[in-house]
Amino acid sequence: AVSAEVYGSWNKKEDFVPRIIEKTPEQKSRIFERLSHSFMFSALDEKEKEIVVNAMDERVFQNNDTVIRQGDDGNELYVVDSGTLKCYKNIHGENKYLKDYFPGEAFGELALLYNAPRAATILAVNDCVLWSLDRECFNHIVKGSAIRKRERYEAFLSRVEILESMDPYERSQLADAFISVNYEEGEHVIREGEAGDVFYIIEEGSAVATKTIVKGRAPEEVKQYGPGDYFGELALIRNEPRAANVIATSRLRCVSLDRHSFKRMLGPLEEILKRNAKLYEDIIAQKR
Ligand code: 1OR
Repeated sequence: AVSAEVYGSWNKKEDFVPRIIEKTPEQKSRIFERLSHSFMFSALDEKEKEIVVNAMDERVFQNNDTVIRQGDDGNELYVVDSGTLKCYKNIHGENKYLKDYFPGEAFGELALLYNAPRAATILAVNDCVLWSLDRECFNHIVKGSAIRKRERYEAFLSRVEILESMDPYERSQLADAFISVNYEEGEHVIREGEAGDVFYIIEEGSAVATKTIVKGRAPEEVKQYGPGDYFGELALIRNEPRAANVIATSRLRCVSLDRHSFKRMLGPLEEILKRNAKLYEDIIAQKR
């Protein structure tokens, strides 16, 4: 029997006894690794991750197998351990290809989050090993924090101009990956010349960018930022050191994405970001 002590806090809510499916230590550490790359699970603490890892069950599929069929009821979500899958959606009678899934990514969460039928079809395109998580464990451990995080950022996300062209489904997934960061007035968020791995969008407050225009002289103000504005993208797009300082000019709250999340979630926006970045050169030219 599972000790009530260990899972005390969960037991108190309802009589949730998480299932434990035997795994080798290698399997467990592989799933931990996979979970840490999936935004759905990013808000979980170590103990919660342990419960999820224990509850996961292995599912094996071959080329052309249907893992999820649009319209069906759904009772589990999946994390890809190995292999590749393709996602299609029937939209007004037309079967539209949406995206590929690779190791470390999760899918099938929508049916569980919103008690809805499967919104798309997912097919294996080669030999796939997936880890499945049952609805009961998902409801107890993952759902609450995921829904809260999505709701918390929903209104904000719809007001960020750069994200307007994004598919609403993908935009809502951004919330899972966001990490909230706060700064005091006068504090540096970014220092010119340093290596950079983080992208920021301002939630509340203001900041300025300053840049060394003439070597040996003090950095000059080149840009002002307010809510909904982003910065920190250049170092990630160009793989270069930070091109400017960004300093909080009030108490500042930002959401941040690390390089990995930025590439994965905002990859489709890279052209827009690059186009916008061209405008920086005009600002600097005016200063010279
Ligand atoms: P599910 O439980 O509904 C199908 O089962 C899964 O396909 C779904 O969870 C998601 O994990 C995944 N719209 C809906 N579901 C999607 C989408 C998607 N992409 C992946 N899934 N869109 C794709 C945007 C690129 C919007 C299409 C209009």
